[in-house]
Amino acid sequence: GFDRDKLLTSMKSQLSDFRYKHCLRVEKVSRGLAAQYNVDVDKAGLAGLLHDYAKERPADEFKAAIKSHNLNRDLLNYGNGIWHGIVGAEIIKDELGIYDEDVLNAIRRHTVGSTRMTGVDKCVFIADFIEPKRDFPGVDDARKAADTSLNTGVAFELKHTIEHLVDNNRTIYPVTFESYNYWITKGE
Ligand code: DGI
Ligand code: FE
Ligand code: FE
Ligand code: FE
Repeated sequence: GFDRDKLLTSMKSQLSDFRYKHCLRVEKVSRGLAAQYNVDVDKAGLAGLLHDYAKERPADEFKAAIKSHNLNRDLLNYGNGIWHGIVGAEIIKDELGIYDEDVLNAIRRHTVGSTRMTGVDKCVFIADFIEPKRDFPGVDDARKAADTSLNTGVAFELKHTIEHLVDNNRTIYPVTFESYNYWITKGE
C-alpha cells in the first residue's frame, strides 16, 4: 500500500492549486471508469492522482532526465506537453517511490496513448479528458463515447486531439499517430 496523505502533500508542494485540483478530479473520474469497466480501481485512481505530478517542471529538468534515464532522444524535439507524462513517470519513480509499472505506464501514456494501452491506461487517458471541469466544444460527445466503451472513448479522444493539434499548426509526436491508427479501428 501507499500513504495517500503523503502523496497529497507532495502533489501540493509541486503543483499550482488549479492543477492539484485537476489531479484530484482525474483520480475520481478514473476510479469511476475503472469500476464501470471492471478495471483495477486502486491502480486507475493512483495513476489518475499522480498523472500530472511533473507538469510544472522546467524544460531543463526534463532534458536532463531524458539523458540520465536514457530515454529516446527524439523526445528532445518536443516539449512539456509530451515530457510531463513520459519523462514525468521517471521523476515520479525517483521522487515518490512508486514502482508499480501498471501505474507508471498509465502516467507515461496519459497524453499520447499507446498501441498497447491497458484498462488502467485507458481509464486515466479518458478521465484526464472528460473530468467535470473540462468544457471544450465536444466534451459532451467525449463523455458519451466514454460511456459506450473504453475503446470508443480512447478513439474519440485521439481523433479530437490530433484534429486540434493540426488546427493549431502543432507538431505531432509519432506515438500519438500510432495510437490513433491503432485505436480508431477498435472503437465500436
Ligand atoms: O496535462 P493536461 O493538460 O491535463 O492534458 P494532456 O497531458 O492530455 O495534454 C497536455 C498537452 O499535450 C496538451 O496541450 C495537448 C498536447 N499534446 C497531446 N498530444 C500531442 C501534444 N502536443 C504535441 N506537440 N504533440 C502531440 O502529439
Ligand atoms: Fe497531462
Ligand atoms: Fe489527456
Ligand atoms: Fe491532466
